[in-house]
Amino acid sequence: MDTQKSAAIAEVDVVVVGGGMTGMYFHYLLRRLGLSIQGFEAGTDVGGTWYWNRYPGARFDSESYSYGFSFSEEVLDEWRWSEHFAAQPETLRYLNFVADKFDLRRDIRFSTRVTGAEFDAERSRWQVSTDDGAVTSARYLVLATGVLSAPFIPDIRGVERFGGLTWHTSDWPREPISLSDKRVGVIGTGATAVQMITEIAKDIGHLTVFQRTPNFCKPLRNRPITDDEQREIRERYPAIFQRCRETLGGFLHDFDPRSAFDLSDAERQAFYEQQWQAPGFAFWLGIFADCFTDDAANATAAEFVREKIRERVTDPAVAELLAPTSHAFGTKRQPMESGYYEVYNQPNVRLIDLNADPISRFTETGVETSTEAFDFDVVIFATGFDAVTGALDRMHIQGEQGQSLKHLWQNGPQTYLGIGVSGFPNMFIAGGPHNTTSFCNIPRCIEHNVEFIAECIGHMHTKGLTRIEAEAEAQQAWTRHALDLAADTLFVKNDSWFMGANIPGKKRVFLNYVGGVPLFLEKLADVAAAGYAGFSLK
Ligand code: NA7
Repeated sequence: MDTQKSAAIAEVDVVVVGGGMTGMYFHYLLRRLGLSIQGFEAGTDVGGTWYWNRYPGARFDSESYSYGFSFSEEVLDEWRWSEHFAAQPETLRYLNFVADKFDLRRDIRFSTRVTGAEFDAERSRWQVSTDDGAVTSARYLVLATGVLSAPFIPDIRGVERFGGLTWHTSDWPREPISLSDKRVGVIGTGATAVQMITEIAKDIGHLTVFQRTPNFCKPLRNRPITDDEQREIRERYPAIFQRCRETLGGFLHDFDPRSAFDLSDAERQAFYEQQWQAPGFAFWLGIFADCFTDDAANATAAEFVREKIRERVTDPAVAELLAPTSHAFGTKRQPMESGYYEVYNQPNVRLIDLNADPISRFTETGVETSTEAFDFDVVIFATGFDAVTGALDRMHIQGEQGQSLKHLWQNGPQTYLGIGVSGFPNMFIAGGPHNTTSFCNIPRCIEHNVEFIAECIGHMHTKGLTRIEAEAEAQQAWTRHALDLAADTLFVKNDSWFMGANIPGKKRVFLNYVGGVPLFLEKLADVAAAGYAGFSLK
């Protein structure tokens, strides 16, 4: 085993980049293998997504008890979620509880960002550079950088001249800030904006929402977990996690195999109503599978949601702006809401349609569109993330031939299982492109990936092997498989972060994996059973 050799270049077995849920689980598992680990985390503490995203209203859209870690009976026994869909402060407390329990911070250097990593082919080791000027040498580079962790702020002319405050939702001010007398502009209406707008609108001076694309939002239907429910959840944990292994997206909900047209119009409406009234993603991941492959089936769901929106918004013109018509239902991540549409009935809230009236620039006092000038004290960017590849691209990762990962992926990413990349030996991505993680109840898929990677590293270690690399043919076949599956769905017709289409200049290509959790787990098991087929081991 490698140990620290000098003050200048520390040597370890594994560098783990990221201290979110993925990184935390890596520390837990890799330590049990007796490996030396150096973790790096840009934040001051663990938590990743739940550390950064502290905006008002941030909460789970997955059932809390389906979201937490499943690996520890003790944690399942000791932790109690207060609500069916827990809010961010509780989730961060949970992750701190897990970190404390297993001493997971021990090997993590916080407030430290990895800036680059270079593969030294001669020694089969990674040289990892950090923004504190240090270099760490590791046999394995494990990237636990998250799929929605690279914030995106659009390049709008004049933003530097604006005299008020601006921030991205993932960078909410740490000091409490009251908006009750503020004129606030919000750019974006995705899942984040929907949660945040609903919360800040409860106590705000004036709110202007700039919307480019309306979304099909569904009521979350959150409520506290009673003592009886808690007892039942504890008993049901094995069944809950088993269910999540069997559904396509690792959620408690799963698609209905019937066609939308197997039912009469009345039966279909009744089914939609039932799913609409159910909590969570029931009306998205629990409706007919052909709604995601067939335009006509999809239209039945889309119209159902549009009607629900119209019922809740008083001004018919505003209701029409909020009712999506430019894309198919469910082909963007569905925002979950708890009073979002009623916000637009408030006298101190305005919705601006950027399609009719685009933002032209920031001024010293606010924002100008093509027809109007708005004065703001605060402008909040709820403009999303450079998803899946963004966090990887922002580090300078150089493979065996000196090629950069970012450059290699400029025409679309190529991976084997969304885990390995040919030309980048001893590097593992937990949840890279064409992996289940970004199209999943994320912690469920995180666990599958981390377990596979940790077992693989353990296998290498016990066999005395020092180099593993995805084979080019396996990578090509996997990428084709992932893209072929997606080609049969409506997801590829829509512009969203699923397609990388939210980032100007990013190659428009499907980034997720729609084969589903059961198929992916089968594939991982087969690959491992065959001695890591598709990887070459030395
Ligand atoms: P999303 O879902 O990517 O939403 C970003 C929003 O910002 C969306 O409404 C975008 O409109 C809008 N946007 C992006 N760029 C611009 C510009 N230049 N002008 C105006 N509006 C813009 O990110 P979220 O943070 O809401 O959600 C990310 C994930 O977090 C979500 O999937 C969950 O998993 C949790 P567009 O739709 O592109 O027209």
